[in-house]
Amino acid sequence: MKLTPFNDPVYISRPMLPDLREMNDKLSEVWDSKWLTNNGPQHAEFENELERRLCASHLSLFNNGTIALMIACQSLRLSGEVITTPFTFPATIHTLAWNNIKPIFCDIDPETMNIDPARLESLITPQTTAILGVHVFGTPCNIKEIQRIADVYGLKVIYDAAHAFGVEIDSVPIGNFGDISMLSFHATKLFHTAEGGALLMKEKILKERIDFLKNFGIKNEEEVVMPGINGKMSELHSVLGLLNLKHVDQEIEKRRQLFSTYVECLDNIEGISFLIPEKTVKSNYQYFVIQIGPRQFGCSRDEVYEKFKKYNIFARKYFYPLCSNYSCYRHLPSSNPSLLTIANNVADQVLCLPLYGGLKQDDVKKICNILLSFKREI
Ligand code: T4K
Repeated sequence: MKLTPFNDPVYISRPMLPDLREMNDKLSEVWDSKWLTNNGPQHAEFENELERRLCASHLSLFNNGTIALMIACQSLRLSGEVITTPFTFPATIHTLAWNNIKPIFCDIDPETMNIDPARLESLITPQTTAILGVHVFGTPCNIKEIQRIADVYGLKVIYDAAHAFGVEIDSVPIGNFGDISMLSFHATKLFHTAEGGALLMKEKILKERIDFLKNFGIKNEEEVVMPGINGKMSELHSVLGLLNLKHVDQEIEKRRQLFSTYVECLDNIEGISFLIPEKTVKSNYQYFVIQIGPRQFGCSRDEVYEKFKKYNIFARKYFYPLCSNYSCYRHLPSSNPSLLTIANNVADQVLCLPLYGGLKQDDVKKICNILLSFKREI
């Protein structure tokens, strides 16, 4: 069969969007109310709905996930050093830097690509105040072991759950672990509000502090109680969230089917490996991620990435380069590549393939056939 390029570009992700008429109807409510932001009725409804849907004790909406994570660090009064993963989006590490906290990079588990708890304890110093784990690509961190270590050393635990909307471990929603979890609702995410995010927390007092922090620290017209920032979600974004919430389960199901097709097509291909969600985990199928062993596949990740473009396929090298190799962090002692061998290796081999509800089964089969046509027999 001759493999021809896709007529239109195939991206890693495309946002799910509600019916435009539905959106217009909701927007006319906002227009009539003339209330556009600052904790309006749409925001209140969205926050409540989301809290219910995610079984969160408390939830606070934000204008994006990055500001949410910055405020999470502020609300827990973190300082000194925080141990985290280098295999993540820049935002995770930058939120520490913006809080004047030194990131301490910990190597990752080669299977889950998440922070490796077996290496955590050796990185704890008297300056350590927290562990910041990332459920990368929606795969949960080893939450039990991380919490055990945190409890022994009196550390806070924050999870960057940017990719993990709707993920559950043993039927417990992902936002219930650690002190605070952050979700991103960016347009590239399974569930989105164009730009947006949320923090989930167990303690009511934290929710109160967080709500002050995201609104300039304003308590009332006469009192400003802490140095807050502007992290508020608008009514327009809340409307999009409310409507997308109605369709998210359908989106997850479509992705699950496409994910299975990838698995069928790429199973047992020498040089290609991928992670299948564990039985105890309810996945959200946010990403389909492969690792390419260049010797076994006969073609490197970078070659595959470039060759795909000729077929109008725009895969992504998330998360290459590693955060520890950025010019702003590579001077840190914990950034030494000899201490992060697994993370460096994974970052060189990883490739995210297109996955979103609007893709067709035949598109996925074609992407796999194109990929397999790059394989060189050795
Ligand atoms: N922590 C982690 C672990 C994260 O992954 C992220 C964000 C954050 C924290 C921070 O959360 P936010 O502050 O963003 O809420 C994208 C997103 O901008 C970013 O949100 C996301 N992670 C990251 C993994 O991906 P880029 O620079 O790769 O996106 P971009 O613009 O190249 O988009 C990728 C593809 O998606 C495009 O090629 C086409 C498609 N696309 C994109 C947009 C924006 C659309 O079809 N429509 C769109 O509107 O960062």
